Amino acid sequence: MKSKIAKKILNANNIAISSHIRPDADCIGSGIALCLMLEQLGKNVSFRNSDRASFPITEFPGFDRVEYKQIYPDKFDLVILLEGGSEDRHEQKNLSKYFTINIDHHVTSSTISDMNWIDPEASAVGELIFDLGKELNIDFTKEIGFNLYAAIASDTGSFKYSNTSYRALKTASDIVKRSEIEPYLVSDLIFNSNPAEKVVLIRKILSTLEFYHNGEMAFIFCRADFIDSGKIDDYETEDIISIVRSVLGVKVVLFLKEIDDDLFRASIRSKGDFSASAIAAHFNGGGHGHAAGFFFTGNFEDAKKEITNVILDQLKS
Ligand SMILES: [Mn+2]
Repeated sequence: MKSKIAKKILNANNIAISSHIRPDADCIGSGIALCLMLEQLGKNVSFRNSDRASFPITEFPGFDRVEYKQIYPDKFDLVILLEGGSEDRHEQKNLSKYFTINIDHHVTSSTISDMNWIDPEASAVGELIFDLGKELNIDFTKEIGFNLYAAIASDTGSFKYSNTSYRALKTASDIVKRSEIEPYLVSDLIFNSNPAEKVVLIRKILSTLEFYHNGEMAFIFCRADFIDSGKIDDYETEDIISIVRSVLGVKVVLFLKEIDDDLFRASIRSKGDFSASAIAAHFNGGGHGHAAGFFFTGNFEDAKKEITNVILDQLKS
């Protein structure tokens, strides 16, 4: 599939790239890298997303290539989608007549595109873009290297998650060798650039920490008025859950976030054989084995009590 995609790219002149809503470092880093690669080949490239990215992704070299707009009809020869194979993922409304290529590493990725390169063994779509760059004989500049390394470092949680494979490490190492980037600079930006507001928010949320069932369940809560600066994005709270999930003995974390009066977003994160998605399914939500979520309508006491009871039932079974 890789060589077929390379051929398709070489035969196109005007190419649009898009990724998914709530974009992350993998899809943006990969998109910028692909943009720069295609520019090297003399192509006209446009990287268009329907959703904005947040700091520190906005500091990636070449981030000025990212635009927030729709891909207009009849303007391009080819559309490449990164981790965003379906309309509910990319939210691009004008793709029906385009030849589309979907590149993704999620096993659940859509296959409705004209070409689908889905490799669930890849830790990040950045791995696949690196392979594609080799196929296209790209010069891996520092800018391209930074973005691809950031994509992989981010999706593997700094090479700590279960998707950290020989291949992921080898690819990251090859990227460093070819582009001569300094990995610590990427890590400093992605992992050591927390805004002070975020750490203050962490302090507030951690002040709500409670443990249940001999420390196997942890509970944290973000009240609506904890976020007053407007600078903290939704998904930045992911780090806070990780801190609590890292506690020895904790098997499951319930994170409740107040969205509005009587509306809460519940995030479930787990370790080992505790199924987060089973809890979410109970409340009509979705997700994976270790990360799932759903909305709860009702007051805070009911939300906390009802969800905690379902979690405790699974811990006891
Ligand atoms: Mn990814």
